[in-house]
Amino acid sequence: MHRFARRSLLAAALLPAVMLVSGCGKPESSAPAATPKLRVGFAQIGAESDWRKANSDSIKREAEKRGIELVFSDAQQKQENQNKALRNFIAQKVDVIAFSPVVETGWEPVLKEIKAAGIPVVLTDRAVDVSDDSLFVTFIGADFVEEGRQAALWLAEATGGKATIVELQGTPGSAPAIDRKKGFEEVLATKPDMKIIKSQSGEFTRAKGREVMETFLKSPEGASITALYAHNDDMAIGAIEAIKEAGRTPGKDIVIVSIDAVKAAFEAMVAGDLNCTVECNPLLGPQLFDAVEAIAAKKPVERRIVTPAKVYTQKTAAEDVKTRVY
Ligand code: GYE
Repeated sequence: MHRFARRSLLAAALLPAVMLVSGCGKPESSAPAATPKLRVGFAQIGAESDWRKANSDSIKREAEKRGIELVFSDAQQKQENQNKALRNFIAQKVDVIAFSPVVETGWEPVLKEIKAAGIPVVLTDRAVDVSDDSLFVTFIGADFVEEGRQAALWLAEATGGKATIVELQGTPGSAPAIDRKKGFEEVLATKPDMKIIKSQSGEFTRAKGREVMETFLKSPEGASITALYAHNDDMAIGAIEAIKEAGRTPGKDIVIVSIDAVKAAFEAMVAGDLNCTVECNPLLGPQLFDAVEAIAAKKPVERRIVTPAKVYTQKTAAEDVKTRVY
């Protein structure tokens, strides 16, 4: 028989079965059951920065692309809300729980409840400080200490190792605030003429970054400031406004280095206001769901998945800004 004829015969033979499955709502019991959709609960921190918004978009987009049912919750920067969301995911019996912990400590009780319910946990972006390593499967995110080191090394180079620095820290108690400070100070310990004279949290937001920078500039030491280290771009951008308002020139009188490398930072570098940003990639969706699918398929997953960092400066900003998607 001609191979096309054979194929159409086969198709005709299959037709009733296909009609049975698709034609009358419910499949016949003899038909193979469709694999149930994976259900993943994701407890996000909030929407405090451009980085966070790009991170949430990446996670939502990737879940949709893979046909994974995502239960997404936004904690508005509160640990209490994240705890509630996590307990809610237990009640909903999701297959995997993922979250970015707003602060490092205080997660043991809820993580133990999740473990008792037999639900695997994936940490993304920020780490937790727990004594029992079996409370999560993997942690996907950047090395924040290294980002802090990179920022300090760049600043040392740009200022010839001489700077009177103010620091805008991230959310108090959060992994990036703790580690970005640690990495930066590690390098400063080897630079006797670089000193942090003031350091305060700007909570990773533009509004708070601006407000705190204003108080730094108005303080008795305000006129001596020659550099700003901001733990994220949003706070640096807020601070730039405060610096301009105080009649000083950001990017010149006050050299500014921050972290994240979001599009607005490239725009600020093109304008000459920001000098340098260290990249922290927020597009964690693909890596997160690779891990989730591996866990669901009972395949091994790496304990620590590190996303790489890169230093960007004004030199290439005009080109870089064209291709930045977030
Ligand atoms: O740098 C900041 C955000 O945890 C790496 O959180 C993240 C940080 C990021 O709000 O912009």
